[in-house]
Amino acid sequence: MSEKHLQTGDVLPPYSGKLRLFAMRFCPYAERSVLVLNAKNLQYDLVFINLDHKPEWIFNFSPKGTVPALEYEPGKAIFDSNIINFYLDEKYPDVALQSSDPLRRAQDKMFIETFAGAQSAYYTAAFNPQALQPSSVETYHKGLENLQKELEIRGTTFLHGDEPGWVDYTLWPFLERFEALPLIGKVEFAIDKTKYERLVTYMDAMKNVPAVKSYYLSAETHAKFIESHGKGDANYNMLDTSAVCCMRPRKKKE
Ligand SMILES: N[C@@H](CCC(=O)N[C@@H](CS)C(=O)NCC(=O)O)C(=O)O
Repeated sequence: MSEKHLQTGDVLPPYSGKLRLFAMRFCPYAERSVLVLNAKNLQYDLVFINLDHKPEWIFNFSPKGTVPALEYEPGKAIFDSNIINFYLDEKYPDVALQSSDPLRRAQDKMFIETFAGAQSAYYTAAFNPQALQPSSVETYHKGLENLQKELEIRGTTFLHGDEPGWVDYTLWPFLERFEALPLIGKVEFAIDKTKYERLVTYMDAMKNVPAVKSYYLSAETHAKFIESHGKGDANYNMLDTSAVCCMRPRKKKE
């Protein structure tokens, strides 16, 4: 998988016959779909997109040019992480990621809804820190407290059960990024081990799930991306090793 993000003017790579996900390496919504594809052991290609200089063809797959979008047949796609993930769960039911109980499925969806406040507090802290209010910090911690309480009530390793499911893969990309906030100076967003013992145990378990592990990025890496974004030049290709090449030291002028 190339970590290079294609941009305006770049050609669309040929379709290989596998499912193809259009994504951006640091996008939490795209990560949700990557995790579901991984959890279901599906074969797929990933195409990363520079969201500041979008390639023209992304609009053929996603009308607003947002990621993720999933090309399920040549030239045909669906967009939005939840729409994609529910589609995948129905189309490929062998590894079922939702409960068979309709009430539990509704509860999982409601839980994701109530966590949205913590997510938007994260976005403000990371990408629009001038707009940060004390209420954002409160909302963020309320979200974490609710999550910890829910884990205690359910009494299982993951929210879904003893294996992770849709609800866990939907939350995780944000929890992964929350750990970057103290590294960019937002110490009030730290996930303190004493207060959040059960939550931290859950996060450690998630980091060890194979579907997560293979796509996981450290808090330091997320912090670097956030900082580059803050300087007005988001470094989409910071993980692209093919870009590091051939720089020979120049000969000094005599
Ligand atoms: N509700 C969408 C949100 C997707 C989204 O906001 N993606 C961002 C990147 S993380 C994006 O594509 N931004 C580019 C833009 O809005 O033009 C989903 O769940 O997939």
